[in-house]
Amino acid sequence: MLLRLLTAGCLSAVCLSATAQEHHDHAAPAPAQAADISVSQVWSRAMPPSAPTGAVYFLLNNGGKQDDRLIAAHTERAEKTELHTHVHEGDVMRMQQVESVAVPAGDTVQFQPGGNHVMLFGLKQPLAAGERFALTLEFEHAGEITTDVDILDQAPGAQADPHAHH
Ligand SMILES: [Cu+2]
Repeated sequence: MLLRLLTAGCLSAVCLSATAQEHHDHAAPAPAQAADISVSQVWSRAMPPSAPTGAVYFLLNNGGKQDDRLIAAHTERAEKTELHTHVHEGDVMRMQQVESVAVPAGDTVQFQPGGNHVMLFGLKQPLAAGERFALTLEFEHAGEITTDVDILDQAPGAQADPHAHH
């Protein structure tokens, strides 16, 4: 009887902590690292309030020995997200949805304007400079990594950083 009570208590504690995790979106996520993948310089360009879409950029580094792939992204901030890249069509660059983006072992993959990006459709709030929101990236092997996205007026590093260390 005592054992049964203890077991039930334990199970509900597990259940509670799992529920707490799911409602974690507005707190600062842990550093973005799962297994061998690290995510850095995560940013999104500030957009006018009328803009229905946005894009998120970042660096992915695979410090492990196993090739991985980014297969999906999720955020509460948008109704839908897609992985996009840009392709040349004659003189024109067009966005195109991709199923996944390879992150080879020992390599760094850049998501940047004019290249790979996470596309946000149906923004629930405008992307205002200075704000942050949580984005979860889903990898084939590393699983899910949740990170903060900084909303900026321009790409990080576009201007000399007065705080840079030399
Ligand atoms: Cu796009």
